[in-house]
Amino acid sequence: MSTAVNGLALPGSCLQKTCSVVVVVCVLHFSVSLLYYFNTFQGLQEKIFVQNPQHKEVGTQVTEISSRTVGVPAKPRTTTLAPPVTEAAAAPPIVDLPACPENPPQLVGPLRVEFSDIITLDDVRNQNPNLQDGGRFMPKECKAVQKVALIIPFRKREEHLKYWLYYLHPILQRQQLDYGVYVIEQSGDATFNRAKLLNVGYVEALKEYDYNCFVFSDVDLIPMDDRNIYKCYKEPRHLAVSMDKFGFRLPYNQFFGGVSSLSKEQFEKINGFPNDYWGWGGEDDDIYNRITFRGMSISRPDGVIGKCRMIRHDRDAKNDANPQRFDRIARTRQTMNTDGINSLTYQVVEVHKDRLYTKVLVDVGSPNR
Ligand code: UD2
Ligand code: MN
Repeated sequence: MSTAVNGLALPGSCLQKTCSVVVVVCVLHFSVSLLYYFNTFQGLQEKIFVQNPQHKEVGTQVTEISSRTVGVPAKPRTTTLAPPVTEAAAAPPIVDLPACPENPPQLVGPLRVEFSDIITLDDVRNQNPNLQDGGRFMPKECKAVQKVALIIPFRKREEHLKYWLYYLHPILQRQQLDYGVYVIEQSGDATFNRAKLLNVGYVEALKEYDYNCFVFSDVDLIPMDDRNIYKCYKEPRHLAVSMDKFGFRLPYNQFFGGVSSLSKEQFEKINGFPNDYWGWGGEDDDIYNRITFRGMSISRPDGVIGKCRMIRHDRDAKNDANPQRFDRIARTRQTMNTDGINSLTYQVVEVHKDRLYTKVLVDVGSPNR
């Protein structure tokens, strides 16, 4: 068979040879170009990894992009050539949180408080996943204005503590407080000393965090309305104003027992609480006296918001009524300068961190030494 091109007749074998050579040259040229291209592309990638101090973090990103774009050579260049990620760009943006509002939006008002529900501490832990070790919490959505330490005087009231933690943790979180819970446990069997334990709580909490507000709460008292905010106010605050135990009324005008709050400043102004009230009664009246003798007054929520429930109990062993209480209350004006935070002595026996609280076991001595 022979082919005529432009009138020229070439022998078939010669034309075939020429075509073969041309095809071989083309294939060779294409292969060399391809090799050259891939070499350059790889070199570029290596260059990006070496230049970028964050190469470990962005490495996967780059590999992902290049593997997704295999076979589309034009695009990956621009994608992988994104500016190297610097430290500042990789860190989460520092956002100034707004101050938490005066009226926390998640409050619900009146609450159902029952002590017949069967609960365990594990239930409480599971229901409060946002707590940090030691019973610490800080709102994420805003910056709390106050740093509140909750101080609970304690000895052999595990059952009550469970209810306190069960009810209070969710309330305090809805109240958007930056808070920590401190259970101050009196070691040994000497007569109980509530006010001295509260002083210890003040000092121990301050060792951990820059608290500027202190809420002192009995372990058996639960608020029945979350609008009763456990924080500090312009004047020292009495929070347990309307208790089931007293028919939801104040037992007397000067009553300051149960739950109260004082800012750091207010607490310092009264030299803290008395250390020398052993046994039941009187220490709360002494605190009331201290406050008024330093020219402050008591603030309170109204009787609806201030409703609360006390878990029924008998008087504990080693907490008999203090027979000296009336004499001592009559002399607060003299004693408050020398008996208080400035004369406090104690020994910490152990500090235990649970996710729900920090427990400080403490030797506060006994009435005779
Ligand atoms: C009232 C006051 C309380 C305090 C006390 C007189 C109320 C609700 N509270 O409480 O603030 O002024 O009179 O001292 O009216 N505790 C233990 N283990 C004990 C003994 C006491 O943990 O063995 C703690 C516990 O936190 C308890 C608190 O001390 O809630 C007050 O003792 P209480 O509950 O026996 O006295 P109560 O209810 O008369
Ligand atoms: Mn009680």
